[in-house]
Amino acid sequence: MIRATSKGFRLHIGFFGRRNVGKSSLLNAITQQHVSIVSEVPGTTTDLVEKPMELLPIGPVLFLDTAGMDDVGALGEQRVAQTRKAIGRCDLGVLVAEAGVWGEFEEKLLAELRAQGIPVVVVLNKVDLNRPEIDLLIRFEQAGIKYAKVAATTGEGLETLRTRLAEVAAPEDNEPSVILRDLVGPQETAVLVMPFDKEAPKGRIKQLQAQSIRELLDGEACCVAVKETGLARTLSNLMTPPQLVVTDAAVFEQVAKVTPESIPLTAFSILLSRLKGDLVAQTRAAVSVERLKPGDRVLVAESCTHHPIEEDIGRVKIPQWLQKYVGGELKFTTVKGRDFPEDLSPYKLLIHCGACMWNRQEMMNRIRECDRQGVPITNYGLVIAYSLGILERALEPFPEALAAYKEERQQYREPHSLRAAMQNGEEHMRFVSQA
Ligand SMILES: Nc1nc2c(ncn2[C@@H]2O[C@H](COP(=O)(O)OP(=O)(O)OP(=O)(O)O)[C@@H](O)[C@H]2O)c(=O)[nH]1
Ligand code: SF4
Ligand SMILES: [Mg+2]
Repeated sequence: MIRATSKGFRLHIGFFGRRNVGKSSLLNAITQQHVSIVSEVPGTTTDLVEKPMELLPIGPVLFLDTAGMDDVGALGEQRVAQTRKAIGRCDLGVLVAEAGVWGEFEEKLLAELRAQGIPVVVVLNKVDLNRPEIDLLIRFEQAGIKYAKVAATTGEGLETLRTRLAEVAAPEDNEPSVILRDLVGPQETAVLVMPFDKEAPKGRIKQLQAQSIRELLDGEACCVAVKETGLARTLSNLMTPPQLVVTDAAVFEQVAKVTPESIPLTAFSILLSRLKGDLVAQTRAAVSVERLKPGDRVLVAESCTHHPIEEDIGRVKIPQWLQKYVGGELKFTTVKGRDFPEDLSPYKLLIHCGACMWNRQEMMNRIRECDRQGVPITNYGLVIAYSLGILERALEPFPEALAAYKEERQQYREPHSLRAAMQNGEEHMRFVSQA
C-alpha cells in the first residue's frame, strides 16, 4: 500500500493577516469543510491549523491557517512567533485583509513575505461589507501583485482566488522540481535499492521511493525495485545495464561494491538534497568534515520525529565514523522536527537528514540560516558517501556538485584520507560496515 501524498510533497499555502479578517473563514470556504473555528471574536485561531487537500489544478496542497499577526500580550506574542515560523514553511502566502482596511500593517507583512521569497496572493475579504480602495487595486496591478476580491461567507470571488493561486503556484519560469526523471530517459532503466530494515513499517514503501517510481513510469522509463540482497543477481540478469542505480544510503557500501563502476550510482538522500536543499552547498559542507577536530560540536538534525532507521544512521553510524575519522571525541547534539537552536555558533558542522517530510522552502530556510551564521550544513547521504570514499562517484550524475566537490577537495594536499585508509587495509570500510 502506498500512502497518500506526504506533507513534504504538498505545496504549502499559508493564510496570514490581522486577527478577525476572515482567514479561517476563507480556509473553510475554499476547502468546503469546517476545518477551522470561526467567530467574531478576534484571536479565535490560536494554534496553527493544517489541512491537506487536492486543489485543482495545482494538485496536492497543505493549507496553513494561522493566528492573527497583530495579536497582543504575552500569549499573543508567542502566537505571532509561531505564525512567523509558519511563514518560513510556506511556498505561497495568502495575505488576507479586510476590504477598505489596508494600512502600514499589511504593507509590512507583504514586504516580510516577499523578503523571504514567498510568492503572495492578496485577498481583500468581506467585499459584501466594504469596497476595496480603487487606488490600491491600481497599485497592485502596476506592481504585478496578484489579488482577489472575496466574500468568504457568501463564496463571492472564490473562483478568482483559486485562479490566482494556480497562477502564482506555477509561474512560467518555474523549473519543475524532479526527483530523478531527468536522469533516466524513456526506455532506459533505473534500479532502486530499497532495504527493509526490521523496524521499517510493514506494508509500506517510503514516500520518496513511491514518487520516484511514479516519475520514472511517467517518463516512460523502466523501473526495477530490489532489496540490497538481490542487487547483484538483478544486475547480472539485466540484458542492458541500467542508466542509474539509486540506493538508500544505509546500504551504500554493499551497493557500491556490487555495482560496476561503469554504472552511475547515487543515493535517495543525495536526490533529496537536490530536490529540497542545495546540493552544491551541501556537498561542499560534506568535505568540510576535513576541518573537524576532537572536541568540536556537531549538530545532527532530523525533520521528523519518528524514524528509527534514520536515528540509527544519525545517532550511531555517522557519529561513530566521524569520531574515528577525526581521531577523538566529538560532541553531538541531536534535534528533531522544528526544534532548532537559534544560535548555531557552537557548532562546526550540521548534518541534516534528507527532510523528505518537508517542502523545499522549509529546508532552504534552514540552509540559509546556517549560511547566515557561517555553519556548514550537509546531509546524511553526502556524509556517508564521503565516509566511504565514494562521494565523487555518487555525484557523477550532478556535474555542478561534482565540480564543487573537486574544487573543495583541492584545499587538502593529501589524497582523500579515507580512500587512503581503505587502500591501506580497508580498516575504515570494516568500521563503517560494523557500525
Ligand atoms: N460579512 C462578512 N463577514 C465575514 C467574512 N469572512 C469572515 N467574516 C466574519 O469575520 C469574523 C472573523 O472570521 P474568522 O474567519 O474567524 O477570522 P480570522 O481571520 O480567522 O480570525 P482570527 O482567527 O481571530 O485571527 C467572523 O464573524 C466571520 O463570520 C465575509 O466575507 N463577510
Ligand atoms: S528523519 Fe528526515 S529523511 Fe528520515 S523520514 Fe524523517 S524527514 Fe524523512
Ligand atoms: Mg482564525
